[in-house]
Amino acid sequence: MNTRTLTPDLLHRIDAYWRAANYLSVGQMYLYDNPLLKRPLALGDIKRMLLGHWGTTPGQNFIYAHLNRVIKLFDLNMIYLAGPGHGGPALVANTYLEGTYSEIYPRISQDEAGLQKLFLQFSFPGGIPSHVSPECPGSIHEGGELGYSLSHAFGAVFDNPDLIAACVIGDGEAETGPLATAWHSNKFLNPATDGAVLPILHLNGYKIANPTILARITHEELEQLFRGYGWTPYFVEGHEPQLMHEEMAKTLDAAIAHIRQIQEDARVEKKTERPRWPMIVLRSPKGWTGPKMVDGKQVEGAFRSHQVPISDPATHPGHLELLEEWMRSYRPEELFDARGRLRPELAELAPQGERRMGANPHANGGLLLRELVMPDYRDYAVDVPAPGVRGIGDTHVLGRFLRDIAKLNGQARNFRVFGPDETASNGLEALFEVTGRQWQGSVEPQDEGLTLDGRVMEMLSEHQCEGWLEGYLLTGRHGLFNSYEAFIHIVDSMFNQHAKWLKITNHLAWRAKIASLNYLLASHVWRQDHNGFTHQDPGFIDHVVNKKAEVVRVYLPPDANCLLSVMDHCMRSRQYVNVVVAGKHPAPQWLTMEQAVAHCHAGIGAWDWAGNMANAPAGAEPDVVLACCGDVPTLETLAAAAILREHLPDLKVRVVNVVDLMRLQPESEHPHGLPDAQFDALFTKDKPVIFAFHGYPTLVHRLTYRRTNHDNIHVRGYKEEGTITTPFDMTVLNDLDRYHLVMDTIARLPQVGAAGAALVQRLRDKLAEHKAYICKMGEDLPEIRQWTWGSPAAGKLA
Ligand SMILES: Cc1ncc(C[n+]2csc(CCOP(=O)(O)OP(=O)(O)O)c2C)c(N)n1
Ligand SMILES: [Mg+2]
Repeated sequence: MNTRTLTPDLLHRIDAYWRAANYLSVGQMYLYDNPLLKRPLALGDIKRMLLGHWGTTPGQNFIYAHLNRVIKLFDLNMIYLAGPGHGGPALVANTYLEGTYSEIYPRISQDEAGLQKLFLQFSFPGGIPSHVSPECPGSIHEGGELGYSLSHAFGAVFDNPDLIAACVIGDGEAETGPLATAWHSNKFLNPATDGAVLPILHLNGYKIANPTILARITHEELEQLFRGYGWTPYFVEGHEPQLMHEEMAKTLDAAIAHIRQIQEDARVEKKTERPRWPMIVLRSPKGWTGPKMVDGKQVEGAFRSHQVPISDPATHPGHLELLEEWMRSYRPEELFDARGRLRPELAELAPQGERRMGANPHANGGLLLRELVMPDYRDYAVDVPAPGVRGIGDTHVLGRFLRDIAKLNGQARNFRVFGPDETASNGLEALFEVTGRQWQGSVEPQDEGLTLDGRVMEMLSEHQCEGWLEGYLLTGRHGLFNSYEAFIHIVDSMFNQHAKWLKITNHLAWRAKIASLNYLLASHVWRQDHNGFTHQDPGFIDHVVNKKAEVVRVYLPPDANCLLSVMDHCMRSRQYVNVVVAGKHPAPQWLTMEQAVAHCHAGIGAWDWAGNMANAPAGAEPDVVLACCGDVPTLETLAAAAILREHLPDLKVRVVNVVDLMRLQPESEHPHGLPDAQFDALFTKDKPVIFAFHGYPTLVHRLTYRRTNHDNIHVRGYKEEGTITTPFDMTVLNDLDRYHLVMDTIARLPQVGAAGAALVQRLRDKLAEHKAYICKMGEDLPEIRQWTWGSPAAGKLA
């Protein structure tokens, strides 16, 4: 007969714990003083600005209290992700109740004075944000921008077989693209070697102003939707707290048992079929336990509870009383003693030590971070006996280095490569010599590289890849995201959020540093031979440089040895977002490994062998600086330099190559910024600079506008001209080709006179010849295809 999960005593105490969290949440939103309501609430006790989000908060408090119970009961290693991260008060309240908050922030003590500060600091100048921000212990997910919780949760549990990520998903959040696709993560999670995610769909029925879609479809549709996604949904539905506590407890027990069964099947029984993991649908009222009606309108169970349910107590008669009634409905005197301490019979409901979700080290991943075992990148060097030798494609060289990183860290299981279906296409096929693509779906004989347990994660969703990688990094591991350059824009705002996270955590001493988020953008704008215009967009780096200089780094290595050196640095770095743009097509190699290391270390430098000033006296000024950044612009610049050397031999030409884009900024703007004196020494104070740039030209202007010689910097880059055409024609369409670069130079140098004018005429003829040839033959002129730096023909115009 007695099938109840909770004894009456436990039910009563869990309910009291929930009330305590709810009370602390309301207190954070409203109270300036009088934290225990020891005296009647007065207007002076209320904050002047009432901020925050109530609607999601009581539901999350309910979930947290119940997760605490199962953590204790089953000794679970669990973290909590709040998809609706606007429910910050809930997580602050719960980490305070369990004690972690005061351990990290001792001034927020476990007494009345601490309560007052806890309340005051919330959404208050000089205090803490309203979301589950980095300041909140136990958080790896701010949740301000909705959609990423489930991908983050999966990223957290890959290679953490002992860990369970409880992931609360807003029913509004569930409408976003990233979240909608994240359900498919269950096709990738390996139950033997990875941990588990317990999604809890918080079906409180509403978003800000509307009902949610999932709340307004039939139960059958909802259930089928999740079954269709491969989950086993468990439903907890209602609003009567006593019944809901029992339902939730029973369901969580079942879900945990289900997870353990799946793990045992895979780990002990060695079963390999894809499991149907449990998930919970919690249907409860939005703004649960809050005011039912305000000013004659329904608030609890309606969209109106989303933010601050009772506003303006100062000007609205009756609101102060309503607020007091609401707060007293939690019966704070039963929850806290006279000194403001949570009563011991409630405090003991929280787990202990690192089992507390606010203190779990996985949510402060830097604590668990282990250095990668790195092979020596010099061992992968391309032999460059002379500049201009033909390479196999820079990312293909990098692939071997990544392969061995995967191999050397295979035991540690702390390195993964993520990408939307393009790891091979981006030239990293060497990885598949030692690992595969992790995949739990069915496998057919004609498939390649699929394995139950592999280091490569591929799903055709940039959101998913980014979210997985972020979750992986935030829990103390290492990784790389490889993507087409044009489509990395899909995660622009995810990058934003991660960069913001890093910026804040840089200033939180208790948050240990995590590995950098590394992007490899191969398949870039200049070589979209198969795809054309839609695949041509170098604008991600424009977007990235908006972020704090302390967080972002952008590298455009001109050849494979530079790429190796740059990537070695990126993989070892901490707390950055590194963007590396590199080519995958066979291309000339310029620097020996030794030169590449020096060049990348400097980030920018003159290539004396490419200009004609190697023998000029020290301090001699060039007539023109040809600057380049990116592999294709470097090639065109060197070809232009060859033409100038051949046809205008008296002209003093300096070639400058930029690997580290941030070197262009002044020192005051970015830690990598080149000091003005050095910049002037390279680019001169008054000579023309013809700058061939990988991306949109405005970016170089943005970065250099404060430099002495900025007025003389003329940038060629991508200007939205493109289609399917030959590789060289892409540069021609955008005036970035060698001929245009030479013409640009002549246009800025009147002293070249008649010789210059004659050369311009020949270049125009060349461009016409080029056009005619490609339109007839469908490939570039032989002299372009076969052009080699240093050959006798390099500067000649055939
Ligand atoms: C991507 C994104 N779009 C819009 C918003 C603005 N916004 C904040 S909360 C919210 C509604 C969220 O509803 P739901 O996920 O159901 O959360 P809950 O009901 O638990 O508050 C919206 C639209 C946002 N934060 N992120
Ligand atoms: Mg909702």
